[in-house]
Amino acid sequence: MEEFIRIASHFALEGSIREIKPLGNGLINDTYKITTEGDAPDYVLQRINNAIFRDVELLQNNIVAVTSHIRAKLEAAGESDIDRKVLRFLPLKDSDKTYLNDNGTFWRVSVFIPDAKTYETVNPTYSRYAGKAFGNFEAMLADIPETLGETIPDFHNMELRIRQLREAVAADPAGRLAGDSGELHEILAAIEQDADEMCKAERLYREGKLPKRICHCDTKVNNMMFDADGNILCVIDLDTVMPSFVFSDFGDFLRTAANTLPEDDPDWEHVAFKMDIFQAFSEGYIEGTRSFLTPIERENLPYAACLFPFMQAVRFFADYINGDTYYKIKYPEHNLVRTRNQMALYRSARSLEGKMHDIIRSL
Ligand code: GN1
Ligand code: MG
Repeated sequence: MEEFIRIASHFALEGSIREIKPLGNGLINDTYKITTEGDAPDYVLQRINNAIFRDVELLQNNIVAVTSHIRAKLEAAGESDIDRKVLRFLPLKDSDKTYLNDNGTFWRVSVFIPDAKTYETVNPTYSRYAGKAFGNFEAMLADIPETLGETIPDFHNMELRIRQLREAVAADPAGRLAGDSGELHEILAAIEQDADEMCKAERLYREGKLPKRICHCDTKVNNMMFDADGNILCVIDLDTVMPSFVFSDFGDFLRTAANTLPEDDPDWEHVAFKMDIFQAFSEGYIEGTRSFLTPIERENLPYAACLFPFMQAVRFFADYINGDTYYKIKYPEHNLVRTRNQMALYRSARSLEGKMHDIIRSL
C-alpha cells in the first residue's frame, strides 16, 4: 500500500487517498482502485505491462488522442455526464505526461467511473447496445486527425500469429510437445488445416480491397461499462486502440459474448456459439457503422466471427507451447484449457457460418 501511495502521489490527484486495492481481472496489466476521502473522484491506478506494450510513450499518446477526440465529440453533441462516457487520464504533477516511469516500471492513473458495472456475460438486449457502442466508437474515430501507431505491431495479423505458433512449435522451449501424448499434435493439425483460409483478411488487405480503420481491438464483453439501467456508458481498456480491420471489434466481442461458457471453462464439450447474440450484436453494429462500412467488410462479418476464436486459440496455444510467457495463468494447464475452449467455439461458429450470412443479408 505505501508503495502504491508513493506511485500515486506523482499524479495530479484531487483529494487524499484512503485506500488502494486490486481491481478487475485483466490478463495483461495490473490494476488497482484508489479510493479517496470525501467528494474527490476515485481513481484507477495501472501498472502498464511494458514487456507487451514496449513503447509506452506511443501507447499513451494514442490513448490521449482517442479520449480527447471522443470527449470533444460528446461535448459538441451536448451530452451530459461526460466523465462517465469517456476515460480521463491524469497528468503528472510536474509534467503533462500521462504516465510515470518509475525506474523502468510504468504507471498511469485514470478517473474511476462511479456506479458503473462490467459484465462477463450479456443477453441479446445488451449485445445490441454493445454493437451500437462499438460501431459508434469506430465511427467517432473515423475522422481523428492524429495518426495512431500500432501499440502492438501486427496485433491481429493472423499470418503473424500462425508464424509465431510455428516458431514456438519448432523451438518447443518448455518441452511440452516433446512430452505430448497426442492431443497437442491433434490441436496443431486442426489449426494447420484451416490456417490459410483464416488468413483471408491479410490477403484482401494486400489486394487493396480491405481498409484499416481505428479499432478498439479488445472488445471483450468485460471491456464495456454499463450504468445501473443497462445503458452503455463507455468502452474501456484502450491499450490496443490502433489501426486494424473492423473484423477485430466485431469478432472479438462475439468471441466472448456468444460463447455459452467463459473462455477458460474446461467443459469445452458444452461450448457453443450463440446465434441470438450474433443476431442482436449484428443489428446494433450495422446500425452504428452505417456511415462507413463497405460491402466487403459487411459480407465478411461471419468470417470475422469465426476468425477471432481461431486466432485466440492460436495465441493461447502458442503461449502454452512457449511455457506461458504472455498470458497470466492460474494453473499449469490454463492456456491449454483456454485453447480447447476456443477451438470448440471456432468449430461451433464455423458450423453456423451459413446462418450468419443469412442474418447479415437480412439487415
Ligand atoms: C488480453 O488484457 P485483457 O485481458 O483485456 C489480450 C487480448 C486477448 C485477451 C484474452 C494486449 O486482454 O488480445 O483477446 O487477453 N490483450 C493483449 O482474454 O494481448
Ligand atoms: Mg480487460
